Amino acid sequence: MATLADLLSDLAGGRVEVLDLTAPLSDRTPTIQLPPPFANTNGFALERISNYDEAGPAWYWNNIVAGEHVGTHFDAPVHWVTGKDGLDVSRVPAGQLVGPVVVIDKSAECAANPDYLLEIADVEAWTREHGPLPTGGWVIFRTGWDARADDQAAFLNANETGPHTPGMSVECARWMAQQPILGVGVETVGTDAGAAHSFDPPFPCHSFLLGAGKYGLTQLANVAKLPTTGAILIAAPLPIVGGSGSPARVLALVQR
Ligand code: 23J
Ligand code: MN
Repeated sequence: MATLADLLSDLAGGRVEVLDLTAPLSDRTPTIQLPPPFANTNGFALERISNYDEAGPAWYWNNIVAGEHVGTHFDAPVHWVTGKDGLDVSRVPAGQLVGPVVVIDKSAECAANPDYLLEIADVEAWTREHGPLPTGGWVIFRTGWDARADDQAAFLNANETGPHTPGMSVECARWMAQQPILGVGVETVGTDAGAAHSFDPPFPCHSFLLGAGKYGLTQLANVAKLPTTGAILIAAPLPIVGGSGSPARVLALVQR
């Protein structure tokens, strides 16, 4: 029984820090913009029910309006056609919502090239230095994109040729889907690169990872504060029955 008591004293003593990897949710939270002819998601919004007024004299409350894929959120396998026989977000086992996490930092490369694509060789170079990818855990691709999250235009970084945000190559996505990981996390508006609509297959990270029963975490914040290895990630999507994903509170436990 000592394990949880030790954890509590390490939390109280600051030897374990709780990091919030979640972006704030508001009507200013950037949301993905798919090109025509595709339909787009609602952003996040609050609809006032009452605010200590005649509609509710002693209480304040709102309805929330949001797509499943808004802000920091979880992609379930059924989000993609390749995973259509997989789990919806309510069926993801709770035991899989807590697990190890590692960070592959390509923020310098992405600052120089917003279309940077993570390659198998990048991940293999990382594993030579830091050890294997975490079995049953998350791989976060750090791009530095969180710094743009308060500005939708900078975050989506679109011009006449479409959005320019980093992601993963087709080969890397196919290979990642074969690793014993739980899923991939990113700071950008989707787990795929901005240009991934034109890849073959389109949106390879969604296609291969969700097709392999793995998960995605999108628009993470504070990734720069995570250690390269050794942290524990807690992802808490809402158990939306039949849902393809959900806004999520994502926390990390980090030893200091
Ligand atoms: C639908 C279509 C394409 C993409 C996405 C959603 C996402 O990025 C998402 O939030 O899952 S790329
Ligand atoms: Mn999504």
